[in-house]
Amino acid sequence: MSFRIEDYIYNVKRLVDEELREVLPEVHGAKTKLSEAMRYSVEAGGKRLRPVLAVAACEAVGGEAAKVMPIACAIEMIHTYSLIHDDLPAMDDDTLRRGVPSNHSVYGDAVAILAGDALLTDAFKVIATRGVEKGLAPEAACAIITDVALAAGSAGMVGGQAFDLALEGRQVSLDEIESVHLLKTSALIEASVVAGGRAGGAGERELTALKKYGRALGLAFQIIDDVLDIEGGAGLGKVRGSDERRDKATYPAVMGVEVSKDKARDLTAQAIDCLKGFGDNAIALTELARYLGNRKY
Ligand code: GRG
Repeated sequence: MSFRIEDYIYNVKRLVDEELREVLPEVHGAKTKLSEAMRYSVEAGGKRLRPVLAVAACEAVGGEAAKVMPIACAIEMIHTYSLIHDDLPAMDDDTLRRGVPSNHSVYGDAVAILAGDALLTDAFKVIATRGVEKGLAPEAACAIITDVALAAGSAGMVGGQAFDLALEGRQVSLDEIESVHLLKTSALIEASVVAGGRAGGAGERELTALKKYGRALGLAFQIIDDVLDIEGGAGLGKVRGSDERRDKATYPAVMGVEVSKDKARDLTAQAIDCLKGFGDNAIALTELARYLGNRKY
């Protein structure tokens, strides 16, 4: 039977979107704009890359997609919170995200901050409650919560954002750029893959391979993102050229676009190589890496 990654992404995305609609707080009858603002940014779209990776990793170790769905949603909620906060005037001050006005442009800074805070906090509730209801063992839920908290917090994404801000306006080495990317982008991507593996019952060797896959894929993803910020077309859904305007140190800024593309290709190949021991079950993870390596938005 032929496998088309576009169909796989489409189908998983549909299930994730359905589940997200269920786990997010109701707008109807709410006394404030908080739940509306939370839903606004989540439902604005996005590639749902992290949830799709979590599901594909779960399936790569022989698990069922239904078991990982709450975790996939929780990670998307955390990712969306990071985008809302990143767009705030105190950070990148972006007016467009996912093809629509950014959260603070619609709801104001205060509600946008709270919508991000609530998405982050509620995400952990979703794993602990709905995850366990859907058959996740409490020990697995606890390990996933720990991994995701480490990836999202001061030791991961938030730490990477702080590091990135601290580097602004000075000469930056390639090592420093890579450290920022690994924290800011790879950490949550890696956690998505590892969480999917844990939900699917992966053993230690499988988890180690998934971790390496996620780390390499995350770094490739960020380098491609920075290339697209220079070369991307209309489908990006955000303002192009913002890295250059902000004088951000990125791979393409330091190494040039072609060397950056080569580096992303190498990392994609490394990621795929980590899946050797998984056999046919890893077809979605393998094809996802190829698909992301060729993405145009
Ligand atoms: C402000 C807490 C806080 C963290 C900021 C993740 C992050 C750290 C900022 C978001 C902006 C950014 C450029 C992050 C790098 C990771 C990245 C490429 C995010 C965009 O992810 P996509 O392309 O977005 O998966 P969609 O909209 O498709 O989900």
